[in-house]
Amino acid sequence: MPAHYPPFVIITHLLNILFLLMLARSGLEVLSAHPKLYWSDDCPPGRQWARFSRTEFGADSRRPWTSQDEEESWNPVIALPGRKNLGLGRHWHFLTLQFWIATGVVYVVLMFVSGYWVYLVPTSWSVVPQAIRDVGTYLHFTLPEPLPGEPFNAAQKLAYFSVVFLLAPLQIATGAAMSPAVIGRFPWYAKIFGGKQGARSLHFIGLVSFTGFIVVHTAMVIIHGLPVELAKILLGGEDADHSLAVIVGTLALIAIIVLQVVFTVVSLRNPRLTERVTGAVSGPLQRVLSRALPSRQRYRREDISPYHRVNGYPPTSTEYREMARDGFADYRLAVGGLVERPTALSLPELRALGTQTQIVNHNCIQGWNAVAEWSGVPLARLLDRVRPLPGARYVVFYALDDKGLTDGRGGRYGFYYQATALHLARQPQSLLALDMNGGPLPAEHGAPVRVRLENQLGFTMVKWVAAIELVESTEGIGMGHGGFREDQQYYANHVGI
Ligand SMILES: Nc1nc2c(c(=O)[nH]1)N[C@H]1C(S)=C(S)[C@@H](COP(=O)(O)O)O[C@H]1N2
Ligand SMILES: [Mo]
Repeated sequence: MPAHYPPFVIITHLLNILFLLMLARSGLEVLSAHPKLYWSDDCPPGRQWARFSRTEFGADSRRPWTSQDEEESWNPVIALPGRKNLGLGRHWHFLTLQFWIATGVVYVVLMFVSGYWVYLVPTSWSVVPQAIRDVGTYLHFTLPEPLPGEPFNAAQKLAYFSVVFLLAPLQIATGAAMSPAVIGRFPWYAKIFGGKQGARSLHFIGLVSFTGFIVVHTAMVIIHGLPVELAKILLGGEDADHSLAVIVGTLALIAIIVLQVVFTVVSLRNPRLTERVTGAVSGPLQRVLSRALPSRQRYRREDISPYHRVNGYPPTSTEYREMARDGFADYRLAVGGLVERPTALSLPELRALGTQTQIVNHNCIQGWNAVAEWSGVPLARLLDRVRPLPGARYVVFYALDDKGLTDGRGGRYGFYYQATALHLARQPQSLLALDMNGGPLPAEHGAPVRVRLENQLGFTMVKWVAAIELVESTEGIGMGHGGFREDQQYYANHVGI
């Protein structure tokens, strides 16, 4: 039996407290953007198994609503940073998960290298009945004996083993099954968990399990004797100075709480700075996934969702309404900027470039998804036609909806637009869609033309496209961050997760 915990256990244990707290709080921020959980993809309104919101939105509601209306503002005490900051919550979540996974890898490697693993990994089934007997012993207000020659009793060993080797990997696996890039490239992967919504539900149940574990674990530490347990986990052994351990423990707890407060307050007071700093850490992973995992989705007709949510209200201008009334006969898609051959195409001319059809999953950043069939012109065809100049790095899609008029709540304004890296626009399933589910694109889904980028999140897929411009940099366009939602909601520009 080890006389003390090795330093790597002490350090990773402390880091885990910090990271799990950040993951839980930023995860709740993400959940607040669509506070409903489903067991089936499509997210049929009203068919959720859990709802953390008072408002209900019916599929056949007479009052028009969009998925952004379903967002809830949660208190910054429970959510990082709270108050409808999905963009920042995601940056925090994806930043922390990288550190948390790195900590976990270091922990597991050192555990096997040092031989410490024998105290955590059961090597005989006899720990299970013994663990059950231990729980009975606890219920008689008696402390069970540790396993012979080991630091933990059987119940502890089994609990720690389950958290490290089952629960943590389950959280990582279900997290990955929500990434549009991962499930766009490997649709079978999400199916392991019953689809993206199954993964999302399991991810939430994982959070509840972690919370349950932490509550019981903390209670047990207190029951076993706080000073002696703190001496073991902070100073390495029960012979260490108990009062010093209590002081160190209190200081560590205060430090962790202060960090949470600082992260939260800075995020709310200076969201742009927070986005720059956290985005610098979470961005590269998003870019790698976006580039390395192009979509290869081929769902079947039967998979098409009976109900496809809408996000973003259609343009309100008379020009748009008149154009729609005339079947978009006067519509011209202008394509210019850093191209050899600028052009303006009518819908028939666009269609004449050649179309492609795909049945794919739409992943909104808020958390819902839906499957639909989209037909249209591959963006690569259009790009080949206009021939981007060597300096061109982004394709910017400008939309017809002025958000100040269509959903001007929260002080947002300006026309919707999105800049997309040229290489994403060239991926095989990147389209300018003209049809949806076998008919012309409905107004609410972006008529006459909308973008499809199947390994990205929904907000990058501009609806009601008016013009396309190739540029070298996004500076000087909108507020310069690469898109309407990047400018005003601090979303990332490449969104593979
Ligand atoms: N012009 C424009 N395009 C837009 C939006 C918008 O508000 N305006 N919303 C985006 C978001 S957040 C999503 S999830 C998808 C929703 O597509 P859908 O309404 O067809 O489901 O459109 C994207 N494209
Ligand atoms: Mo979205």
